[in-house]
Amino acid sequence: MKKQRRGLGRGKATRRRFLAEAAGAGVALALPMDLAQAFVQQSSVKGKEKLIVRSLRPEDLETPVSLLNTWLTPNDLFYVRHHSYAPEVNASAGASWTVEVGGLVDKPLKLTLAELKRLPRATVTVTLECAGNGRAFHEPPVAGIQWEKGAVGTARWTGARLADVLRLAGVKAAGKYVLLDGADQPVGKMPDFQRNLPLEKALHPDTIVAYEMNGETLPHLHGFPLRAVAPGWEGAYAVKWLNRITVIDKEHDGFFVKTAYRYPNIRVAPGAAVPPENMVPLTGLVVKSFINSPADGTTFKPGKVRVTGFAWAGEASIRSVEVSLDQGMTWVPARLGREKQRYAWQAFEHEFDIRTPGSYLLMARATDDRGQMQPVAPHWNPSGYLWNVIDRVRININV
Ligand SMILES: Nc1nc2c(c(=O)[nH]1)N[C@H]1C(S)=C(S)[C@@H](COP(=O)(O)O)O[C@H]1N2
Ligand SMILES: [Mo]
Repeated sequence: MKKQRRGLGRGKATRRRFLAEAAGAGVALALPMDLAQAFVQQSSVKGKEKLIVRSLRPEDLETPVSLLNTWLTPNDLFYVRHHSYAPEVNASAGASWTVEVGGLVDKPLKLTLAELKRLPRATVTVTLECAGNGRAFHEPPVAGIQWEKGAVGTARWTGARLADVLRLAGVKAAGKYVLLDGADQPVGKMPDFQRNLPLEKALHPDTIVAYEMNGETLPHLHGFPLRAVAPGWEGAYAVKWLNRITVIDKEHDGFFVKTAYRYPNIRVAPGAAVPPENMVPLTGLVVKSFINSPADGTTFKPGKVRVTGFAWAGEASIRSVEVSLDQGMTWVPARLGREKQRYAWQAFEHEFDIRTPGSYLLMARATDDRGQMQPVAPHWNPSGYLWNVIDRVRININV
């Protein structure tokens, strides 16, 4: 299947087709759109009809960027990513949910959801992004879900502080990592999805176990009734259907810690193999932005063209966003939105006045308060993580 080029002529074919991509295998299934919709109506992804189906089972759903046009992403539009099938958790199973807290603790516990809800409530507004967002743009291609731009969203997460939970159990001095495990079962021989947070991040007051998303009960596909939220870190730390918290003395040796979600600590040539000792765990998200309007390929009359989008930088904040319409020769500062919270994206906008008919490449590049700027060319890496190349959208001006 021909790969979509970043921002250039994102074809209508993608919209009309329904793609189910088997990770790595390169297997693609194409069905006419109405059949795909019929599927969706009856499936576990009901309510998520506006999302792009990257995989139907397990559900991997991407938000079209044109719909990422509000500071908080509505729950129905929020991307979905999981490796195995979502466990069945109905309301009563949710009500009787328990979380086991064990390992290197003074007092192993089994907390009920009701007990968790009696701990002080904490709310954090967090941009959650899958580490593999943008994987489809890497060259040479990289195995895995072929996310384009929309495996990202921002929500207000409410729950209990993980630190408060850990304090109830009492972390022993030897404790160094906190292993998070959810109720989802591995498919076949696949390893179980388990992730660990270094103790320092686990104890940070902004790290929570959330039972609400945007003021609603956590939806099933987002981990009902409980998930972790590690603000500013790549999405895989936000373990869903959380039912086991284990304090351990060294990094977990499971597949999803030792092999997956790792990134080279050296510069590598595109397509090169990286020695395992040079692969280190991903943590915070990098500086990034995208243009949500205009859509690629839009035609305007000469005059005002408003460019909007969002920019974020994980645990850092956005210092500036600049936009260009001359292949990046000159850049002008965009205006940043007023809604601003640590860990959450910030809107940007700029109005160009374009008088001369022709084809224009709009670009947006963000810089964070660490001085990091989005790159012109990608940092290729074996799993295609952290794509953050300067975003671009082509528009036409016609009389
Ligand atoms: N239990 C469990 N939690 C999980 C996953 C999973 O496969 N199982 N996927 C992770 C990944 S890779 C991401 S990017 C986020 C996505 O969260 P969302 O589906 O709520 O958008 O959930 C994380 N939590
Ligand atoms: Mo992810």
